[in-house]
Amino acid sequence: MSGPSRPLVTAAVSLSVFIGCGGPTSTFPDDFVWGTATAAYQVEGAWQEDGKGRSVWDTYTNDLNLAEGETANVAIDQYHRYREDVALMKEMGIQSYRFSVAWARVLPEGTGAINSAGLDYYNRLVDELLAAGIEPTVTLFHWDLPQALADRGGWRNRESVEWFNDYARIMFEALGDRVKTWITLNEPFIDAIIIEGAIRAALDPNIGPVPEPFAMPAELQAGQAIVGHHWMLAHARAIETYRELGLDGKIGIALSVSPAYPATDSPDDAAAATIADGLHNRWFLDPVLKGEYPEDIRELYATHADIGVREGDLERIAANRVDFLGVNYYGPARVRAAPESAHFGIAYLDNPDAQPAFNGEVYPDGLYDALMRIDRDYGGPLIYITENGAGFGPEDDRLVDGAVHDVLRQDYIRRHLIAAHRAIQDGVDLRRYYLWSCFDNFEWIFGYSRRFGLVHVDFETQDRIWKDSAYEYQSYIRRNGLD
Ligand code: GCO
Repeated sequence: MSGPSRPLVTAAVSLSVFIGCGGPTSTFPDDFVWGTATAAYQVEGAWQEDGKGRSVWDTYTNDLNLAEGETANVAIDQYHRYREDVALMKEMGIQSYRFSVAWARVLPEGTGAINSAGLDYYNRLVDELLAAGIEPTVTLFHWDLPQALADRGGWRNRESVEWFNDYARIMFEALGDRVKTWITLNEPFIDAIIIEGAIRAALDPNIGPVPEPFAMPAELQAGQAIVGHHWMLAHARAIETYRELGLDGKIGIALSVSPAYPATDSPDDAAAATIADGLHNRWFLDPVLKGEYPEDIRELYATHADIGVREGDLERIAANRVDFLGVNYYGPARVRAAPESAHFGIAYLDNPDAQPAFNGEVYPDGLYDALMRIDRDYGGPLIYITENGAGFGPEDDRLVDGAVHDVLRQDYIRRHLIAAHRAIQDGVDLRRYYLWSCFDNFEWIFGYSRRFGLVHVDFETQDRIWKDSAYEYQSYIRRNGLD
């Protein structure tokens, strides 16, 4: 999920065709890994099967109607169809599959007794992937907190750090012999700050729904910083445990990164972009890669709320660094000064694209800029693109005579890969790309209306049909590049 459309699509498509035919070659490094990504809640289904506990998303969709009546109770039924799905990914040539574990499948109450049937699903999935020659990449937490833990205060309760660590240990011990790439948490800014903030407001009669979650009132957003801090502590604590166990693999985190560009070259807009960058990007990049929070945003937040940092916290975060940074990139933010705005005096421009993608402005240079900036400002860390992809709506995703000619998605993927390749040539240590997503799936509050897959899923019959983009991605993997 990302922020704020689409210029002359045909021009862009023909430009990319031109680049493909006569432009620079884009062969990736020999050891480059081509993957796809999902999250448990969005694909598994089987929401009450084999002893699984409830997650907050089960509650949001079934009880609170947050996806307008749609739920992921069945989703794309990957819990039952993982063998076929793994076989399909193998045929496509996918080299690594990023999936998340549903915490409440393994620990129905969030802590305490392990549900061995739930754990066993992930054992089987990992074994199936390995047998297919696909490397499993496991995200421990992709937003589906066990409801039992939400009932105890959720991530706002500082005990959540130990709840998460206990759960992480169970997963490391169960799968760590076969899983060599771990992601602690997915997108703290989007979930801990934006989604949880918006839901908190909507459920609190004293606050009420926020029309624009990305531009929520400063005090509401600052009030979420303590939740984000507990995520940072949980992340660091889990890395500490991973290291203690002496497992040979790599562990990182997936951060949403959205470069913030000033709307004009006025100093006020430049200052506004610095704030937006701080709120979305630096607030988590800094602790993860430097072990500290950015002073400017800390001051902004501190005028409204206690962000929960206690003695020793930053030392713990600083002492437990990632092996790689996962970058989720969908689009940039365009920012202007807006003194009247309750959102830190800044505002975001609307998506300028004529045919908007679901997940923000299509701007591949933003990916290039984000990668170069992380490389420059954070000491050249090892980077994996852990998410990038798009859905453009029914026009691009129309199933006709058993085919989906999704030219906009193909164009999107191609242009972002060219941007990623350019960053590698310019020195960024980028070694993996996980496309979001292999299969159409459940897109959170937007339910099934937003398709991001290379593979079309008929949500009634569960039939899977390769879109044109799937063949295209397959050809990139075969050639290890775009030409
Ligand atoms: C996110 C999540 C994914 C989304 C994807 C498409 O970034 O919101 O990590 O779960 O489905 O980004 O919006």
